[in-house]
Amino acid sequence: SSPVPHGIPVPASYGDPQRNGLTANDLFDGMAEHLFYTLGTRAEGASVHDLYMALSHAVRDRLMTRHLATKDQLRAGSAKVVAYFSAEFLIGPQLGNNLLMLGMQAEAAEALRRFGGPGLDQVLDVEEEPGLGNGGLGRLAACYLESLASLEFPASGYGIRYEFGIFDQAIRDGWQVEITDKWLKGGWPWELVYPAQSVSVGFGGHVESYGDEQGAERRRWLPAHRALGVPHDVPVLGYRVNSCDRIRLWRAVAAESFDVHAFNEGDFQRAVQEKVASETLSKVLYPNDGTDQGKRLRLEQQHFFVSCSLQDMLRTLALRGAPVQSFAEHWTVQLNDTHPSIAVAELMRLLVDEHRLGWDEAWTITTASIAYTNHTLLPEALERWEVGLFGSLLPRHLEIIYEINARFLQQVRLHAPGDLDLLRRVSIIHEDGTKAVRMAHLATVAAHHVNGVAALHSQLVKTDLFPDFAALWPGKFTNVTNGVTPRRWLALANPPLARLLGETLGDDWPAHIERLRQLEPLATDSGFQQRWAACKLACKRRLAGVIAEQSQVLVDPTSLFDIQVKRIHEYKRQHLNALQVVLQYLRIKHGETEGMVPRTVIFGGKAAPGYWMAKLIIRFISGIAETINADPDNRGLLRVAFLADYNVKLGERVYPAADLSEQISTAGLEASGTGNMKFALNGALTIGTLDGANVEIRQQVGTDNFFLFGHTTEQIAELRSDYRPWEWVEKVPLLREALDLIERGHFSNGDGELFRPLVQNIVGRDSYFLLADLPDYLVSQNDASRLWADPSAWQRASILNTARSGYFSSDRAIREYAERVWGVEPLPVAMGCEVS
Ligand code: GPV
Repeated sequence: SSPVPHGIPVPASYGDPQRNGLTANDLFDGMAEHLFYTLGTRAEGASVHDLYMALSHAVRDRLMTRHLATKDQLRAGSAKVVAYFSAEFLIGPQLGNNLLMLGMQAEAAEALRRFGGPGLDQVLDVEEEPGLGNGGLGRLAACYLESLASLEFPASGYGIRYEFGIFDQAIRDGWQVEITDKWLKGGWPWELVYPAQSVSVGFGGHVESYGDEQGAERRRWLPAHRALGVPHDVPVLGYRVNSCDRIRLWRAVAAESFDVHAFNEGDFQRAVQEKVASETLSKVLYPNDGTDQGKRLRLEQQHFFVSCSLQDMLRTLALRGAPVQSFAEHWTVQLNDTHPSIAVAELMRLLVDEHRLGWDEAWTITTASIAYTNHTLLPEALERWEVGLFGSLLPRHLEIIYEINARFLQQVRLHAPGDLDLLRRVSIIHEDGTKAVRMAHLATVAAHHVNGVAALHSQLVKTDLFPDFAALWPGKFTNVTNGVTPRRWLALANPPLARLLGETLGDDWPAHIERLRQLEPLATDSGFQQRWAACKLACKRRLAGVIAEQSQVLVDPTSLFDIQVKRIHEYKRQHLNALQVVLQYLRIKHGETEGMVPRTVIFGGKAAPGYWMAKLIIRFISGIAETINADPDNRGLLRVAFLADYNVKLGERVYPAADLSEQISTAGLEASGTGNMKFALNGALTIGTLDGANVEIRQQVGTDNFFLFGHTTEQIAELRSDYRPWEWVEKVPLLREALDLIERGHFSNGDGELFRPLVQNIVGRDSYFLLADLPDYLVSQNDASRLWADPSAWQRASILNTARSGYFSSDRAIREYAERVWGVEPLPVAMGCEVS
């Protein structure tokens, strides 16, 4: 309760979403004020970063009314709110996006002009990107929060405010070098801190029984340690609406600033150590994309943010004057993979131990409120925690999980009497060898819905990953194909195309992405094709500038830009693409250039620091780039570039500049992919396998406008039983020569050892079937070259890719979750005044 009496007026500007106006003049005044009063500097001496901070604060002022109105409306009402639980939110730069959402880009540019210094692009460029995620999963969470706000759904993201996000990648001597990501160093203006709403989270200790006032026996957890979670909220504006949701990120601080006991004994060192240990919880993001390391700190992080979030949600329930029994009517929880799946046990603990509900009632609430999204079939990514570790960190949760499991297995026994093997297979506890908690089983048992992230993937979740669960609960399993926001990934990232679309479809096209269909009849219009090509060329020039600045490699913007950007993984097969490049290079060396067109092959992506083969693949790409780019024989037909430090910001430069999108994972292994969608939306043609969402992209854009290759999931499964990769080598002309060249050090300054493990990996085991897919891949690459040689045919296909990619908007995905999984309705936010 506040010490300030009711009736004290809000600022005069409250209710005015413009906070003193949205004109360039108003923005200029706001910036001048913030330069002086917030940053303590004079306009004359302001640096680019000062201007960035001043503009950000002025823009932040203008979203505050929306943010508070959204919160007020939620607090007062009873609408069901989406809680999106995710260990990662890869939100990207905020200033440019918020200007777009508010419709203030031109005004910001004009306000800056009045300062007479750097322009808007230069100011946007100094923003540090919060790298609070690894890749697709984290970026998906960010797109989903943006669509939730844009579609006016009440929602909160819940996650961790890592002090150090994903490392920055530098390339030295061709190798990846990791550099600490100090995104907070200059002050980050996009978070609102609410220390008064901090919550306490326990770790370790033991569980005991006691009798409550009614004489009933209860269990209680006595943790050995506690940490405090301090909420840091990032406002998430909707596009041209009043709704402004938030992502609530928890920062860990010590429960007490020092341990009083230790302090009194004079052991100040120990007292401070305790503080350091607590704050380690939110110190750093684990940089592994889709592999489970089983590290204790990782489980601590998961429990920390999940417990903070659930306690926070129960608190808002109380603010609404609603009883805990109504939890599932007020909140719907989406688990972004199993990283937050401890929520199942923690919600049960809060309801049963703290709020004293009966088990059955608590279980009904838990299962009515939680849904689970699976993002991978790869066994190395399925989280398991050894029971010993789990029990020492979360003893009460382990008890609860055993109880959930016992009741679940009893249900299975009734369903399939005598089938002991079924019990073993579905048990939440893995029993062979070291006992472990299988988090995907916990999530699946509790969730009211389990979804995969593309049609093929959701099918494989049912048939390959969880066939037993699918037989038990056929109605529980569903698909929601991923989507990406057309605001950041088209309207913001691709200014030339955004302008053309505005003229063609009307200015509000970003809120009505289905209108892209109206481009179809223009696909064969030569005037429109020319304007289309001019947009693409402008974006390619921009990217060529980035490449030149980064790596001094000069690329020709009129060449075919063939791009593969994503985390480096063997299953994503960047080394298949690299091998294809080496073969093209050999063709050039042999003068067999018939049918080739000038190409620039661009790679980008980070390798997990401990993933040695992925790092060698980066080294290999650097090696072929260096050799090929320096070889005068190639007469402009082939250039190779590795873009260092691929992240959201760089992605905004990359997707609009692509002609060809490489989506070449082994069929059945990429759950969905979302980069594939960003490329298609920006008019790139895909060369890809029938994997993840590629299947649906091909269906949507038309089979003629997609270069398909490779074995299908079923064919790969068949091959697997008897695959001898070395037998495939002779099927590809020049491949033997290419492999010899690599092994003899042609791409490593004569070092014959460097790439041997890579060659061995391919020819020896080839776990990802590169050689089986290579012949067909080469045919498809030739098809791409042939189409490129006919500019009008290429432009037509490019236009059709954009025109038919509206389906891959995150607005569509969020509407599907809202209707089929969450049962939530939009709730437009009223502020008593209209948005311009
Ligand atoms: I599990 N994904 C990811 O980025 N990190 C992870 O830890 C896991 C999955 C990705 C998948 O690999 C992509 O196929 C998918 O498009 C993306 O999640 C979003 O669903």
